[in-house]
Amino acid sequence: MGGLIPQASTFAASIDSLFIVVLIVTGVAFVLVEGILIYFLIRYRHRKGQKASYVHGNRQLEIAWTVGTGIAFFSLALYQYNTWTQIKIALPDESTAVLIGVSSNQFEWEPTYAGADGVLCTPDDLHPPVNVLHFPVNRPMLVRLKSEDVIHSFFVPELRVKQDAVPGREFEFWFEPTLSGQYEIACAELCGLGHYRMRGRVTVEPQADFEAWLGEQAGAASAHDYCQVTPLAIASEAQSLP
Ligand SMILES: [Cu+2]
Repeated sequence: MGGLIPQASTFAASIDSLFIVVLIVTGVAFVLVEGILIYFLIRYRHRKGQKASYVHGNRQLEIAWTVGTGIAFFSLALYQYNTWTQIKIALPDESTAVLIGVSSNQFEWEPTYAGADGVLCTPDDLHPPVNVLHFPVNRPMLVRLKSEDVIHSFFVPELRVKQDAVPGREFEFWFEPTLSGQYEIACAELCGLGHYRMRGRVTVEPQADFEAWLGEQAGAASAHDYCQVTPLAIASEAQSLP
């Protein structure tokens, strides 16, 4: 689907067609419901000398709109299932993907790139400056996301990627950029007074440029680094529940 913001990842097109389908379904429901509401407002408006009559519901109507809504939602759930699986369940293999850890805190994104060994939190990790992320084009990116303090949300609209970061938990998600360019990570969860300035700069570039950039990253890990952020005790208890 065109007309929306640029599609810069492999699953941008399926997200957009889902968006359009949901927009059409909810749009039809909106016009229908509001239309009936306005019709009834006019049809049953106050008139002099006319007594109100009391209605105690209509079982057939109630069953009809409950079942109708249920079918609509269940159909949408089935319709989006393949896209959901592709994005949330079928993660790329660690050996083919570029692995990065991202730690979020008020109000920054701290990237950590696994070095040549492809493993995070080892001595060859690379630490770009805060809020600076580079991704190679046409390669799957595997991101492990943590939060140090409150709930943040890693949102890059062009990549159609949005993942909450929840303190005490770690999330793994992926995407594959298909379009070189400069994008922005906008924190999509109101996370405090500095929320408005919690933004990262994303550069999607060819593999060679990415490797050159990564080779220049000689910075040390900060105190807020992905590998320093440990899950909260209370949340790890919650995680161990079945
Ligand atoms: Cu935030």
